[in-house]
Amino acid sequence: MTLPLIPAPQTIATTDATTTPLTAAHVDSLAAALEPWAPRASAAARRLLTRGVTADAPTPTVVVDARLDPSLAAEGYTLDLAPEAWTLTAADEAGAFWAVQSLAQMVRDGGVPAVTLSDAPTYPVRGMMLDIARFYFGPADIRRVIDLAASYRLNQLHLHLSDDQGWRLEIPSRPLLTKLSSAQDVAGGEGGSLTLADYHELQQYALDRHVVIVPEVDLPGHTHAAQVAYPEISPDGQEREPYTGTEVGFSSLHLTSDEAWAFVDDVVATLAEHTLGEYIHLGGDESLTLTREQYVTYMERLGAVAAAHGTKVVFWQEAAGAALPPQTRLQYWTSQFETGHMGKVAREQDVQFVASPGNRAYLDQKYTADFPLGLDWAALIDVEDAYDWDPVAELPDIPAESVVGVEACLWTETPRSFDDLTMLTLPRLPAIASVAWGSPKDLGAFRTALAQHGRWWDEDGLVFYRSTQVDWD
Ligand code: TNX
Repeated sequence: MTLPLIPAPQTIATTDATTTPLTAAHVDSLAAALEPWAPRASAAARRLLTRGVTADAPTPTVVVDARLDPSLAAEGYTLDLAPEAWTLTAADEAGAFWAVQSLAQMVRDGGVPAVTLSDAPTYPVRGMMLDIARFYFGPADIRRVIDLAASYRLNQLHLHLSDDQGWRLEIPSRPLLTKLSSAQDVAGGEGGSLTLADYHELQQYALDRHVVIVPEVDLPGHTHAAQVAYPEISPDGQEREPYTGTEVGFSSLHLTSDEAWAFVDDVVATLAEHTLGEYIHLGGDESLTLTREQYVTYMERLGAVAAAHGTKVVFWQEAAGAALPPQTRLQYWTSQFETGHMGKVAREQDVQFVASPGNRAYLDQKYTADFPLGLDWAALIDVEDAYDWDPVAELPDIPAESVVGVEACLWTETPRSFDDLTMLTLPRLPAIASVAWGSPKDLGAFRTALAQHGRWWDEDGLVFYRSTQVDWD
């Protein structure tokens, strides 16, 4: 019997065809057993399992229990579901929360299967990136993305908050950013931006789902929009018009001026003060107007600014080779630049790598050559390409212990609506989440499970791409 679990759990010990009806009382018992030590898992159980309740279910005779077992691997859990007793154990609250996500998939079509499984993620960092700078998606859409990510047991949402086309987060000491730099997008639309109150609410919403938000302000390139508001931070000090094209690499802040660094300090101070997670992302990709030496000098100073504000930092891979603060994360995205030094950097510095290879993990790439949405500079990525890869093998000579995670990236040069967003994200996000979780590879089972998820996306009104690699209904 194949369960429609995505990501697939590490091991399934027993399973047979029996299912026990799920009643509202069962959901209550599970939520009550979780409440004392895993309140967020308890709330998720009430929110998510109720739809699996079968109306004509008999009086409950099932003993439901949930307990903490710190001897399990971090974020790990077991589910032992027999007709007379259901037991959930979890290493920690996150494990209990992921157990509830798995259970929600198992019961969604009614009934609890008889199964024993144990599960834990391979990678501690399992993310999705959403670019709200090119095209603005507001809090309501971002919450739906968080729910989707959490349902596939991802624990990080990276928000790309600034780029040449727009600035999307309130910075109180720099009020012109949200007056002059956010009122447009790549499509000539009206853009938008998050207030700090929005940002706090989103972080809380995410944390309630064991998802941490990593905010990104991209520096020193991808900064045209900021220079529209504050021309004095640009290399030439000239006034600029808003940019709505899709070129990359043409903008940079002034590399050394006091005005430009005061701006950077204001922005980093705000991010550090208002971010609940340990990490902020400060970009560092595609500064194509700089020499390598200029770039490295800049990134070393930028790392020091982050450290001075007491926050850990993520940079795009180009920063590999600069002297960076301890525990800096480097996000690998392309083989198109020099990568030969990265293994040495991993071995000699206290840095970690997150795998976002453009040819596997980029949700903005087309599925097929004639697909109407998306770009194709990295690859055409159908669902099997997104599923069948290994993060360590995909990265250039970086020791396995330096690879801490996987992140799927959705850049928004081409999407124009939430439907476009989900069209690019589904079904590839579940595939990349399976890689991040480290599920045992079983393409056949994955395709069967995806078909089931496709029925659910239809029911939930989520538009998705009907890849010819899956037998959808
Ligand atoms: C490269 S990936 C970029 C982005 C673009 C993306 C489009 C990366 C770090 N930079 O600025 O949006 O390609 O696929």
